[in-house]
Amino acid sequence: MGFNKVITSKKMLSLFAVLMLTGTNLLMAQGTATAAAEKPGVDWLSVSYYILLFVLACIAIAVIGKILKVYDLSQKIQGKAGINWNNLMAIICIVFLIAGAVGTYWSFSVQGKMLLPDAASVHGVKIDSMFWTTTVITFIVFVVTQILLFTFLFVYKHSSKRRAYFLPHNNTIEKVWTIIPAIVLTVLVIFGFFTWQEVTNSADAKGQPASINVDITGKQFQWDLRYPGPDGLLGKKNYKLVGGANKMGIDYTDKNSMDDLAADTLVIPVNKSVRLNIFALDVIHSVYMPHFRVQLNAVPGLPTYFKFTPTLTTQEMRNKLDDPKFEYLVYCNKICGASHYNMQKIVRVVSEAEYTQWLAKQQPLLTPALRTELKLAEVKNNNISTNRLALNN
Ligand SMILES: [Cu+2]
Repeated sequence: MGFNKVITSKKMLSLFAVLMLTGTNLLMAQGTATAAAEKPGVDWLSVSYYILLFVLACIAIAVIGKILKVYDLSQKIQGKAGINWNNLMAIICIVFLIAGAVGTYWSFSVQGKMLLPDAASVHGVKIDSMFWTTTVITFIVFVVTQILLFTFLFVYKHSSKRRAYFLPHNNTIEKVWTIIPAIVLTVLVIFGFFTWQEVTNSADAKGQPASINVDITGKQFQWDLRYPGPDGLLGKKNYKLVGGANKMGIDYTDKNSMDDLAADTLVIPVNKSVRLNIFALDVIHSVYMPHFRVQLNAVPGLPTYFKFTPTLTTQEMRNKLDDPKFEYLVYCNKICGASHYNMQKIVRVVSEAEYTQWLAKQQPLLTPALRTELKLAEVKNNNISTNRLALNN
């Protein structure tokens, strides 16, 4: 479609009007809201506003192009050489390279602050170093290729004084740009594989067994916790037993379950390996603790686990960040329903002595009420399993 057709098209004009209206309305709404909150300036701008800016920039470029075209034609009518479009395109390439470099710098310096917080777990440091290794390698390749691309476009622009060299195929080049990235990617993937294996290897497999075993169960919209009692063992669970006061479906025919403890806060000792056994009762949730670089889906019917070792207590992190109110949190990182945004729990990393003291104060999940209820349930044992499975899946 030619430029004339675009600007006279009714559809395009109506679309532009709609964008203009939504863009300005939202901008003004934001301005009012922020003014009301006594914050200077506009902190957040709508998507429509940026689309509007983009459309305006496109129109501005199209108008400049049209003016150049008219100038070019007028020059030719006067018998002059007119504009050398190849040179113009070559200059635009260099402008694009510089604008891109400035944009990349801006992106790193401004958006870079939104990266993950300081790592507070053993494997978190390894994950960060892998992340930075990959970022630095890909960034170097990115910078070199962009400079080469746009500089070549500039240097080897069309010239009537030379002919282009025809290069249909070159095996050496093919080998180089296949083998080098293959080696680099293999090394990165192998490092990732070992780190991931360290995180997810079973507590029963070779290596250190986890010191602390905690069950975390996601349901709309909260996390429920279960700690082992004085025997140090968590009892069995069965989703068919979920119901009434037995919210997590704990199997109380297993004697290890009898002393298991309930807790409101995920309290864990520093420098001890923690194994989180992850469950879900309704939909898919996701255990997410950004400071510990822990994230794993909680899937109904598919127990998973994540092992990590916290390295900084809540107090140490408060001192480090100079924020006396700081708390580690476990979030849900899977959009699981209307109140997903509020599905979080405080995680407190403490010394081992504090942890032992805290654990001693926690109450068993098997309350007298539940004991009574389960006796009833034992009589009607066949009815328990009625279709929790259908609900869960
Ligand atoms: Cu959730």
